[in-house]
Amino acid sequence: MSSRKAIRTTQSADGLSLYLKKQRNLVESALRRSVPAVSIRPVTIHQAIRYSLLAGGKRLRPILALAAAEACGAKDLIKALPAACAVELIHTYSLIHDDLPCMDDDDLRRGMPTCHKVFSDGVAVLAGDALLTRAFGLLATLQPPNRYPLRQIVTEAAEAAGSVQLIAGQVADLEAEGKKLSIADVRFIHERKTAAMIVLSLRLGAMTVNATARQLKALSDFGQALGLAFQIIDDILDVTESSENLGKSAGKDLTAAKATYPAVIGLEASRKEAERQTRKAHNSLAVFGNKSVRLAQIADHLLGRTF
Ligand code: GRG
Repeated sequence: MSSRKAIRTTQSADGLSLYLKKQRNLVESALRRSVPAVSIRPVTIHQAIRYSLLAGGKRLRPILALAAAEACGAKDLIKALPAACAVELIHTYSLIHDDLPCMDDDDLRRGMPTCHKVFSDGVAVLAGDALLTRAFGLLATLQPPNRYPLRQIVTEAAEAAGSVQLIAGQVADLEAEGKKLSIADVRFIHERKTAAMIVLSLRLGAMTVNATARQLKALSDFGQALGLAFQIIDDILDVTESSENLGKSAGKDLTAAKATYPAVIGLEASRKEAERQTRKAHNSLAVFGNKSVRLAQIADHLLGRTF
């Protein structure tokens, strides 16, 4: 939790740090088991996959999947773990591809040289492809409750990662470079490039533990607002923080004339909008009562983050 004022929390920041650490450990060991070992031939591709996947990162999306399952009343999170890992695999694939010279052309990710810098452009493309494919393999292992047939889960994941959501956001982002955009255009990009995967994480976590339709709708609203707030804060941090602190190249949005909130409405108005979206996210959680305390705390934590 940062020094900035929290919008609403019911537990101490210390409680949240410990919770995040515990969930991160759970996710890390599941991720290690989720992809082939480096000893499997061809060694290079498995080295590249494990290099990027196990390089750290906040593990926000899998943690949200688990917290959504908890909010829906699940006691045992084991059923939600493969879905939580699947979203992190899709997310890592998108980062590897985004860093390629033909996209954002970046040298630094998660505090380490990017995948294509360590291996090669070709191996990085294939590592991303393999992660995306493996994510769907993991989803295929789910044994969801009757309310959510596997085909619905797989379809939702395919749509969120596909050309009307994640890829749509990336294409619109590429095409926006150097252009003068409205705030509605920037929001279009952020909702697809960032919020869609956050909504997916929450919904998959909830579906694996038999959430009700009302709970799922509330999580979608929460994820939409949280995703927008998260990306606005990301835009702000790109301007205000160092590369060392972020573990990725800072200041790039300005040099690449990227579509960001600060570029269109300025830093102060961007922060206000991130706060407004966080409040909106909190309001969506009413249906869960105090079972959603972790989701509420995570929303505040993300608003105050500095990396
Ligand atoms: C290549 C299909 C394709 C999509 C790329 C991920 C992405 C879309 C672009 C990267 C740049 C960017 C600003 C993406 C928005 C989502 C985002 C903020 C990603 C970084 O997520 P974090 O901060 O990263 O959760 P860690 O490393 O902590 O997992």
